[in-house]
Amino acid sequence: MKRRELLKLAGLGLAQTAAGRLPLLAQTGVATTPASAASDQKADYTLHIAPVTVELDRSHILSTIGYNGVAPGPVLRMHEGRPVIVDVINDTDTPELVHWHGMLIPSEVDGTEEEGSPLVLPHGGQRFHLTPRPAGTRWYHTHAMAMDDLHKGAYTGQFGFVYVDGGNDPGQYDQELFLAFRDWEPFFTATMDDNDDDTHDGPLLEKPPTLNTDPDGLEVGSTTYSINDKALGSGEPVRVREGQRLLIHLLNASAIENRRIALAVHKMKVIALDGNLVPSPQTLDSVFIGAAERIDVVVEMKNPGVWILGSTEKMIRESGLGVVIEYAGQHHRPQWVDPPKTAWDYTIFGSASSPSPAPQQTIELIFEKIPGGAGKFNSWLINGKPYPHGQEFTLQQGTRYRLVMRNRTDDAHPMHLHRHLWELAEINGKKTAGIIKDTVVVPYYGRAVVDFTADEPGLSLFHCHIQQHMDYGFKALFRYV
Ligand SMILES: [Cu+2]
Repeated sequence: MKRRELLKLAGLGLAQTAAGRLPLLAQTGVATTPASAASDQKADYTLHIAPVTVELDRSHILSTIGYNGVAPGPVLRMHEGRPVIVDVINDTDTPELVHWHGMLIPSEVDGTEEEGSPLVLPHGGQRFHLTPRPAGTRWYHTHAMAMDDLHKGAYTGQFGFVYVDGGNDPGQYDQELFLAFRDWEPFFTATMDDNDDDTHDGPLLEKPPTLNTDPDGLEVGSTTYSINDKALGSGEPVRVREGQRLLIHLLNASAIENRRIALAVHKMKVIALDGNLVPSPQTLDSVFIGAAERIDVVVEMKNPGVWILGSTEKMIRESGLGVVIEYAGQHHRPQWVDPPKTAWDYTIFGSASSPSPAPQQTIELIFEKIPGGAGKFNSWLINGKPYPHGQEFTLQQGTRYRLVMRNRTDDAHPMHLHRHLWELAEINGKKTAGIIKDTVVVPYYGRAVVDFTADEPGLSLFHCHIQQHMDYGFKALFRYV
């Protein structure tokens, strides 16, 4: 442990002696406060990190690490602007971090080691004070590195929804569902078959004139899937009635893949991307959701039957990534119907009339892959270097920046900037405005342009949300000067 971290912990009243007591207290079920010195106040939320079992179906029970005995963790409902105390208790043998994805909170509580957030030590605890904002569908997940250990980091069950209530929910729905898509039991593979061609049918604006044809390294794959903690067909169906309106919060909690999702014979009205309302809601047959993205949809239940909501890819759906939607009085076998194929296009949710401030400075970000070769891993470069960079990514408070992300690789990458929200400006040459997001899938050999105002001082991590890509170089630290 670095001296700097020790000092930080001491400053928060969390001496290492305190850490030793925590697991005992936790086992009694009464521990909500890991540090007595800091405060006698009760925590609003306690996240207890420990091994859990997940019963995907009767014949498939897996072991992983989760929150509060389950995976995914509980849906945490918070109120925008109302401060909360979160105690994190780590009952595992490795340091952990809980990141609050999509929230505008200081680096110290963001749960990101690169930004200087404190680690939650093995068999220790840490208290966090945060003010949740903005309103919308956020999520929390571990930000630990995994490298070549597929039992760590985002490969585990450490993820869950946070819904930040803004107090202006018109409640125009009859049921609210939180559905997180997940793959389990990952393995290394040399023959990864991905569906990145789904991300665009436009010109390959960033395809280099000469491609690096060296053999690729190992990637991470999976053949076991679920929505929340159940494989398709196990667990209870979602029971609906004709005429109901469902509000469904979708989260792609995968560490390895982007996904396309549909609900058979129903259209989904997309109202929010990454928890932020879009200027132009659209009613679609399916949605494409990159790793870490959220999409809020409203579905009108007007086709009685027993249907599947799940991956549009047959093999993935039949390997678990689905859930049954059952109308009252209907009891036949769940049906799937392929939706029409359409390319995903963020810009249809935008508005040409959004009053977006013009960017004052442009930061170019070029993504490249160095193929790892047989039995090794690929590495990933931003502007010619893997993490860590020098001081090249700097921000000045109050300045509006434009990030031009040029993806010179053959994968689509879900790129995320911590602690800031950006506005989409252009995807593969198509302009847009008014779409506020924290993650954007940059199409393979494509380009995404986003604008944001630097108004959250502190270190902010920018990275690909595919765990393996992030671990092997695909990240950069933005700092304010
Ligand atoms: Cu990536």
